[in-house]
Amino acid sequence: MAEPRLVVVSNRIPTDAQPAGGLVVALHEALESRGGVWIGSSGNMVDTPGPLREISPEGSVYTRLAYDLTHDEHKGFYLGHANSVIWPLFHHRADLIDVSEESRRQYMGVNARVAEMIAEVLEPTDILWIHDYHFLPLANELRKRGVGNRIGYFLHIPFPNPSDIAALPDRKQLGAWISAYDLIGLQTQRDVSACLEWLRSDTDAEFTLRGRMKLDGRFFEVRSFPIGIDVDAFQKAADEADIRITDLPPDQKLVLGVDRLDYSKGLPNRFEAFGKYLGLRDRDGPRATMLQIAPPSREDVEAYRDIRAELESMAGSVNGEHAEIDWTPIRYLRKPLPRETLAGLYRRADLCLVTPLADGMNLVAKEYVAAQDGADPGVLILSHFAGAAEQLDGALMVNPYDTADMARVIDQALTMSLHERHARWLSMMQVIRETDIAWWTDSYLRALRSQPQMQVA
Ligand code: ADQ
Repeated sequence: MAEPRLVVVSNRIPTDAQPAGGLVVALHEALESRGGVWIGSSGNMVDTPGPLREISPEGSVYTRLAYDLTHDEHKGFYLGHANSVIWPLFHHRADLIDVSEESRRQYMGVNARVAEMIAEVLEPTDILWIHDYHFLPLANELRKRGVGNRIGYFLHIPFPNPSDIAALPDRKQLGAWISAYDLIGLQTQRDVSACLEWLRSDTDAEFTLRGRMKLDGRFFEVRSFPIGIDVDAFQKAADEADIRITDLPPDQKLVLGVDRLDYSKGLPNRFEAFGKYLGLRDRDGPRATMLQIAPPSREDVEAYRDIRAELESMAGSVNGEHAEIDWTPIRYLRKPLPRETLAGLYRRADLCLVTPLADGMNLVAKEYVAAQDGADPGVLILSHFAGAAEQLDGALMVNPYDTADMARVIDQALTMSLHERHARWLSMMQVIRETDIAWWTDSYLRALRSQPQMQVA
């Protein structure tokens, strides 16, 4: 039997024929091999938005349909409710939320408008795969418009604890939003537990046979599908990269951090820990330089403006204390780097610091491991709070709030024997290969296709 047509919905749709960047590449490849439709925002802002318009590149085997947002929608839906309420709350930062009636109205309005546009192009046998926190209510909006198709959802960020959900202005609707989907995909088992715990404590959901849930007469399933990377592509990029990419002397250790500039990534804690490490390191041992790449993101959201100044001041004070004429211990770059350059840096780095305070998965951790030279691999330091920690037990785990311990672990990593580095790397590589990006799309879509289409109470 022919596979049903796949319709993917995500906040942004790529405009390049060959898109770059983790998730976008994964969805592009899933659609290239299966055909289908990808719907998302063009990134343009207009005064009066029109209907969906096709922006497929020449010769594309699948269709890209884009819509524009108005300036008010961008402000209220994207910067406002999605990134100033849902993002901070789902990363356990209720102290940062900025609740506004107008933003919430725009969030609901965009979800209703996108549902309207999707309903117009949908065929009865299509399956829909909707991505991320911008679209929590989208399936519910589609159901209101009579859409009976199978609809899957994948949340890329952590599922919040019930106590964080209590601060969500939409908490009373959340049950209806979630149960309008047929399959809720989450990054980790910890997220699944948080979701089930909330369903049990805050809603009338019932657990049914074979792990499915029933709420408001609808059946749905909650499962984890840890997102992966294209391992071969990263290995190849690292093999081909020039590792004399920096001006550091070959005997100098390189400690790398690669993140979007975001308060969830724990950058101040990391800088503080590295400063403490410099204070305890063996003065006769090799010098280590930390290179932090952190391009700004969401700069129009207030909570993002402060971390930039904070990091600059921290780097300045650590360097002031520890720098020598020929050595700057912390280097901080604010620009995004091309993937080939990133692959070269991963390969050159002796240690990668992935120390978020909360993170759905964190693909940098996996990319770093994939880019290593198996004969002489580097070490990964990973926060317990990254989703990746559930899979990568070959990493050195840290609590990012305990910067003194992190400093000792940095020292442990930089003096680790080749034998131990190799054993740890092998165990991580095995998991990364088993759950690569092709595994992620295939296993999610297989699970979605196996959901019964007709939902009977
Ligand atoms: P992000 O919060 O963006 O994604 P992450 O998974 O680490 O976090 O990074 C996404 C991609 O951006 C990676 O492929 C990385 O290489 C790239 N990137 C990051 N910093 C870069 C830089 N300085 N220069 C160039 N490229 C850079 C969200 C969730 C994550 C989840 C992903 C995918 O917050 O937890 O892993 O979605 O589901």
